[in-house]
Amino acid sequence: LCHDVIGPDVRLYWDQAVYKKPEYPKPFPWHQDNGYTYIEPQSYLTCWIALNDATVDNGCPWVIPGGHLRGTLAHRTSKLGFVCREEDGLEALAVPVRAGGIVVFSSLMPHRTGPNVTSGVRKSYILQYAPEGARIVQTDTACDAPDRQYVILKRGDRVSPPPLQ
Ligand SMILES: O=C(O)CCC(=O)C(=O)O
Repeated sequence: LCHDVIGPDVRLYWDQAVYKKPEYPKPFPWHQDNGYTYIEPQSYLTCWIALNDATVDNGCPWVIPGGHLRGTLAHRTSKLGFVCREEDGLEALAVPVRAGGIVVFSSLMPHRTGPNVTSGVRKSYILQYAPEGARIVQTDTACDAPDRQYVILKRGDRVSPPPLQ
């Protein structure tokens, strides 16, 4: 997937687990991943992995088909994070996904997750991959922290991650 979408030289850029608990039924507002930390090139890859079934009711991702073609959008700050779009609109598409399924999208795709109005926790694990040489624009630093932004593809060949510490 990384080879086809990014190219032959790829690093892990970021990974995080996101558990959406039911007691705080707020959406994660519309944003682009590149709207949080601007990196260059702007387009990298987000793999949103469902650790349990993600449904409209427990807060699955929503996307705007084709919305990644307009570059990095202006984001405003809010109590719930950065926001690039106020309304869902008719073009917004819910992406329910079963446990183990992956929603794959560009860092330029506007996306949100809805409120969790169920009684269970919605669990996801997010992996992001960027081309070798990607840099954080604001601090002009390379995305190559050896402990977590390691090479996964070099000239098209898979590279094993460093052993866990
Ligand atoms: O998983 C979620 O609820 C939202 C996570 C997300 O969109 C992000 O971390 O950029």
